[in-house]
Amino acid sequence: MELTGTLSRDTEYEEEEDLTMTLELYKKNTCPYCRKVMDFISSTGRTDIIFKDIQSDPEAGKILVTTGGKKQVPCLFIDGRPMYESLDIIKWLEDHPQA
Ligand SMILES: N[C@@H](CCC(=O)N[C@@H](CS)C(=O)NCC(=O)O)C(=O)O
Repeated sequence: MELTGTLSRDTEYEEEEDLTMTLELYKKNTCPYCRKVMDFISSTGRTDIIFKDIQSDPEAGKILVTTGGKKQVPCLFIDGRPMYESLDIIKWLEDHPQA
């Protein structure tokens, strides 16, 4: 692809797409790291995150392992791509506030 010094229409479109990312937080209520992430989400008031509890939803636990590779929570799926580690998740959410 040829690169130019100007913002292409395609690039603008991709940035618009970012505004509608699907965010799913895999978690369990007994996990302190999950609690930390969920408390952060509550403090921001954002409403664009779907919660998947791997204790009450065994299917979610299977998806976490097959897609993410391990059954560790919290894990934030960003458009289907898994991000583990509570501090990384909070940092990412800070950098990407709800549109
Ligand atoms: N360093 C991780 C720790 C996460 C962690 O230890 N989660 C526990 C639950 S509290 C877990 O999922 N353990 C199962 C596993 O690691 O397979 C973070 O900050 O997110």
